[in-house]
Amino acid sequence: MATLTQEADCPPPKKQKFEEKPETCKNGIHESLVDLSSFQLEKVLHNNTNRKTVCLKGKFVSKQGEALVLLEKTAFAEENLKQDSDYFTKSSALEKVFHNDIYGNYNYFPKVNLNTIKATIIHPATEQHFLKYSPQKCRVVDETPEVYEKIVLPHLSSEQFNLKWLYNILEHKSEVERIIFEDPDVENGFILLPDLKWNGEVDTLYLLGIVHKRDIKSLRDLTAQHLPLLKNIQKKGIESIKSKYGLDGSQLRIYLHYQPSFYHLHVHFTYIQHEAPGILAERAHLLSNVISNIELLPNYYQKVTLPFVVRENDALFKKLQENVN
Ligand code: M7G
Repeated sequence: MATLTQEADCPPPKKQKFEEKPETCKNGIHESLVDLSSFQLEKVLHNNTNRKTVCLKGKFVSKQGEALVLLEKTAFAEENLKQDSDYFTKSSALEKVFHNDIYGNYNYFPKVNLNTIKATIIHPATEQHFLKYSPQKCRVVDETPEVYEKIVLPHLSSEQFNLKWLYNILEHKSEVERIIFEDPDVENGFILLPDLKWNGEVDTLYLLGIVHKRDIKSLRDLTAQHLPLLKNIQKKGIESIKSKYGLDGSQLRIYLHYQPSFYHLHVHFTYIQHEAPGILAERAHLLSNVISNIELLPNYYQKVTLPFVVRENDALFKKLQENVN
């Protein structure tokens, strides 16, 4: 039985399956968009003052379908803070608000290139995308193997996110120039590349390792037969990051999400100093723990109770509640 234990930070909702429609791509905006002048705001979905992000729902003039625009003020990059950088020249302006004795309060307007806002644009966006980026109440559910088999797995099989973007990466149709490392082996190979969430500054490093094998949905499917794959990702992922970004394995947080949003096995690599979204205890499982657990017990992830977070308005939550009562 699933037990509902506490509220927590929310993961994305489980999504409705939707058919791939080629016309969706023809109506896409990403080939031609150069500014946001054609964006018509309908609703502010979320204004996260801690993360300095705002999530907007709207439309692009003369484009069909709704759009989701996520704007995020980016973190300071240490390498831009050198003495001779534009932060400390006349090309950045300071405006005094007030001062009192030794305390001064200013507005600072750095040169435009130091003031990047990262924009993630999803178009056409589905209702599930809007739900994913809206604040929601969440619950933690203890998923026993029985609950997984009887409730969660059937639910996932009928309602899950489209994996087209991910297969595009594996088939070298998209983001080819962004690939940092590839091991093409069909059993143990993977592609390492920057995550959509990352803006490229090492201080907030966020890479994704996507396995070539297509039959591993999530942590739940992992067994001793996958140990060579997991160890390969760990070893070669760390080596590639060391040679490209100069970070050691001990400076990386390497983990899997349970539940993930996308049911094709992938591993998150983030810089340990960066508090990336999705690193909380109820969702992140360190890769080294995963390997060690399977070494202790080959079918550990088929036997263990795995807690996960679900949104209160997710159909899955209703099904789980019905099972508890
Ligand atoms: P997850 O654990 O399934 O879900 O991770 P999450 O999004 O709730 O964390 C999937 C990861 O894939 C996330 O870190 C996304 O930011 C990343 N991602 C999603 N998309 C659609 C893309 C994409 O098109 N390209 C890249 N490079 N990463 C993506």
